[in-house]
Amino acid sequence: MSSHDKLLNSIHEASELLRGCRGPVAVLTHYDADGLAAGGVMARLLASMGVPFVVRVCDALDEASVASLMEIDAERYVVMDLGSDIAAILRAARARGRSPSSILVIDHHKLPEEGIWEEVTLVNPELYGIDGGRYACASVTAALMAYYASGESDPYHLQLGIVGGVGDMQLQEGAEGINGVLVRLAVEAGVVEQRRDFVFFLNRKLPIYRAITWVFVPYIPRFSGRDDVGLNIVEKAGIPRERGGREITVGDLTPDEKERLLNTILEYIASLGVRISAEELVRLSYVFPREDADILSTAEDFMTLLSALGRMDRAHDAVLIASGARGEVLARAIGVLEERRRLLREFLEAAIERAEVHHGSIVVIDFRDLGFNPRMSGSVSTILSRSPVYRDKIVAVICRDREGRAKISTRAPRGLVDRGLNLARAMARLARRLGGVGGGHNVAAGATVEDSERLKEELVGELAREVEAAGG
Ligand SMILES: [Mn+2]
Repeated sequence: MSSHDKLLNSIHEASELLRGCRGPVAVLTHYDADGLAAGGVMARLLASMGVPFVVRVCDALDEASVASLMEIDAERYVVMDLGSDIAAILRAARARGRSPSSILVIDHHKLPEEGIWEEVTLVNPELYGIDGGRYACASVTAALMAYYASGESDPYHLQLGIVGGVGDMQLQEGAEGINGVLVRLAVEAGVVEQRRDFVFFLNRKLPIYRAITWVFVPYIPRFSGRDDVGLNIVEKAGIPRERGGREITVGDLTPDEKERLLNTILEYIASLGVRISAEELVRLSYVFPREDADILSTAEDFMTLLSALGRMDRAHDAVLIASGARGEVLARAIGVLEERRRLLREFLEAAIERAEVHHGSIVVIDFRDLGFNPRMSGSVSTILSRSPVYRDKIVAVICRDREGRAKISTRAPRGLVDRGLNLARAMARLARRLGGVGGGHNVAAGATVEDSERLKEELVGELAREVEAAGG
């Protein structure tokens, strides 16, 4: 059996297991868009089956979160997108007298060096040698599981898988392997359409001046997230802001207007001195034709909303919206989204100002002295590593978490990873040296360690070792 088939098999097996649940089911998931989309998948599936359940969201698979999950008297425990440290989960389960066979782990992070996988049900592409950083993130596999468990009757699950897959940066350049299976099913079911266009035109529902600048991938300093710049460009291109009493959107533009607007944007970006080709500004987008809420009409927008809620302490609303709730919850969420966009823009601008380049290829951004929300470090490092400013460099963001420890979030260019660089390894080594935990994917990893004077030096040292391993 090919590794792809083995993974698909494990998804089918887990799906059967879920289908047989009577409940209660206790779910623990990660606060990022992937984890939240997966949480929404589980909530929706279990609710549709009439099974009682609880979904909890946490930052990491720490002792307290697992222990409190195991305190719930449940038939089944589902742990998603939080790593595959099965030993830690089993310790907490045994302490509460829970049976290992009641545990389902859905994950796509690198496996710990040693471990026993057989005692629980583990769905992780890494088990079959598939790179979980590229394929089969938690929401993708959870969505397929739930879709099959629903007897292929609820394609909304597939939509959610795409939302999480985009959140995990796995679908932007197309969908292969298990991700391809998901996208094909979603297209066939009519819940998604793929569109390729300039990033400025992907959102067809926002007022035009926001659609063009509220794009953070690629992040263009002095352009991205700037309403004033958006308004300026729209005016310069001679496009009215309103038509028939409402603000116009990309969907309202004539082909002529669209071209004029594009030229004005490209001229403006060139005037900033940013080197970026037109092809880099074109992206594949996933549109949800059945989605009524404007703010959720593309995978990118849906994912941005989940991510904002997760990082602004509103994970419960994120799980509700992902599972299908709209109305009041959604109205509340839109306010949080605006706030998050403002913060993100401010942090990105601050990051550019304080970025230090080491050894030519390592960019370190130290936010430890700033009131920085540690849940946003992953967003900042992801966005900067995909920006024309730093796309050929390793980006490391350092901040303080709520307990005063140093939290590090790193991202690497695909080219270096293909040549052997592995950030998960670097973060695990750093954590061993400084005391703490570290790991993730080869292309994106993180660590939480004791803060110290030599942190930056050690971090740069570990990253430099990986650059060397990649022959850089
Ligand atoms: Mn994930």
